[in-house]
Amino acid sequence: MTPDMITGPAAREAPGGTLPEAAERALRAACDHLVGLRDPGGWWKGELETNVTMDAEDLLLREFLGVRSEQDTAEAARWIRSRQRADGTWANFHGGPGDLSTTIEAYTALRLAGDHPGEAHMRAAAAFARRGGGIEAARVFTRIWLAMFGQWRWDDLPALPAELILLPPWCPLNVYDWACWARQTIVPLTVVASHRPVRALPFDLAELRTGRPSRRGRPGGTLGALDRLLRRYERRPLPGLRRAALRRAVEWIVVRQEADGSWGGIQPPWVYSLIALHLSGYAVDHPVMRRGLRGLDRFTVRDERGRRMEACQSPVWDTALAVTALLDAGLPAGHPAVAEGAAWLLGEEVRGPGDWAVRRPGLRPGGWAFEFDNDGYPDTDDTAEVVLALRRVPLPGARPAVDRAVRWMAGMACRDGGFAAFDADNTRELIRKLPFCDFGAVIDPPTADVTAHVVEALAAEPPADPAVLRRAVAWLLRAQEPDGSWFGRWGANHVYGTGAALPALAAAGVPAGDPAVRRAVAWLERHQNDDGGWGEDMRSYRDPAWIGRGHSTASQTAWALIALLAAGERSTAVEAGVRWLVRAQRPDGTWDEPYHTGTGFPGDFYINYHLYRLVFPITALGRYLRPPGDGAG
Ligand code: R04
Repeated sequence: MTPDMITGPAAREAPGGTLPEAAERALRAACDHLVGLRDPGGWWKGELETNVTMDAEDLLLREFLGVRSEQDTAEAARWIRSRQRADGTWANFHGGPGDLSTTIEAYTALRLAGDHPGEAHMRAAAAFARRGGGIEAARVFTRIWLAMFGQWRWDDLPALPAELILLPPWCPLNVYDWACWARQTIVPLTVVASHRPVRALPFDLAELRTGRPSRRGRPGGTLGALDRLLRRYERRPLPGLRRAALRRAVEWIVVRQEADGSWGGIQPPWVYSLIALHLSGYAVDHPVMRRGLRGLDRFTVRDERGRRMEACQSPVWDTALAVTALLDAGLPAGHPAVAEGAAWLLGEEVRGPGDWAVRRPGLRPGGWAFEFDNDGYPDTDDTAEVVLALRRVPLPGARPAVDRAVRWMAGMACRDGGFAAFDADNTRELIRKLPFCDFGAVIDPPTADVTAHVVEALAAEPPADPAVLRRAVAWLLRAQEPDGSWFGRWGANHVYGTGAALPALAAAGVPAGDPAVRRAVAWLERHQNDDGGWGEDMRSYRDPAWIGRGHSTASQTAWALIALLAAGERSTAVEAGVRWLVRAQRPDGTWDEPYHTGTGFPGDFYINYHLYRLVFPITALGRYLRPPGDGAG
């Protein structure tokens, strides 16, 4: 057995030589692995792992539409069972606490699959659910699913009238005040709620109830009064107004279906749109429904680990990060993996308008979305990363695309100078207070991680108006936390945010000696684990005691290194981090990373981007070995 065959951080000391030599070997193996993962079409797509609500809701959707097959059910149930923990619960992220709503949904899906409430795993789950307050205490989305199957009263849900779609964009609560992901979710849900469908189930979920009244979503004050008013209206809507609203909502949904049959490329709008259209008279063999259902097949992963659903797919994001990583590793721009990846990205440019134009009507389109097909919703985060990748690869047609993207990104600046992912000035807080909104982010305000990525891109490709970059840098400096870190909205929190901010500030010309940079470096050094790596538990979004704390992971160690290297550090902290990456690498060149690496919604919804474990360590090792500007890269 060679040393390379022994896995595990402790077992795999570098087989001799200096740290740069060991890092060089690790980098080469990682690049080989990454190049081996690319699709013949030139793109990369790592699995996008979330939690079992996706699998449970997939079965409920199929049951609702009458298309649930025994085989899908059995395979999904096996997957769901495999994710249950010893205490009978299901969590929203690896190593996290049991989650009430997720456990209730998983349990319901297993009942659908025939698991008996008397079985040990079911009893443990039900006991946990009851201890946590039962169905009565579950999130609104879970109770909507249960209402559709007669397990919850439609009357006992917060009201969200379909007439919302008729409000003009200046009016508070209009659909364009909602973040795009919430907008595409609630429009179909208002249609569903106005139909109040109830499909019978061959079982009852009494074992998940406490019998206590639901206190969730019953606010006091003005919004409580508004909710009571809306509930009363919901019981007797004005017929003409309701008809007009439903007609408008259905049209709004149908024109937003993407080429792959999805809505927004993400699961919630997709499943609720299918249900809403079905209730509006679209049979399952209608072309819109068929495209939608067939599209879901391509979001279904089947392998030796089981059948599971991806909540979303990340090919543009992954390919941009992979191209940048390989270039950072020193591969020439002419290398087929780099050149073909860049060419594929170029072909994915979004050239048409989207919902973003409601807030920026004069702005010309240009930019990239995260997914294969999400043409209505390009985002500034992907656009920034694609610009940063494309500008390093000479490619016919790339220059005008980059110019369009820079112009669009600059036009998407929010009024305070920062950048949000999908919309400009989507900052009205009122929506958050609605009792309906007890899960996930519902607005899309500027964030430090996105602003940092845009700053890094605009520093390299200056916009026509230099004030855009200046104001974004000022926004980023203002957003630094008192402890010296930055909050990471879309990644695994402060290590991610800081890993985005320091390269951005460096690119924008903020000197390494600037106090803001020094405070961030000190924060990173204070939060380095004894093993040399970095880690940050997802609990940090709810509990500040976890900020910067957690098991070392490949992604987080890489983000910290990327930040320190951007700040000009060549310290023992950097060397210990590089050593951690070298030691933790698997013999096949990648890293194990069971921990979730990304964030859908802080506190509520997390993502394990499976390619992060590879692309970020490659960038970190590449920049360690070949500092940008040393002439060697
Ligand atoms: C890594 C950052 C890149 N950038 C684009 C983000 C793309 C992914 O955004 C989302 C992914 C999502 N998933 N699920 C939801 C979701 C929302 C996103 C989701 C939506 C509504 C509900 C529950 C989940 F914006 Br309700 C995978 C920033």
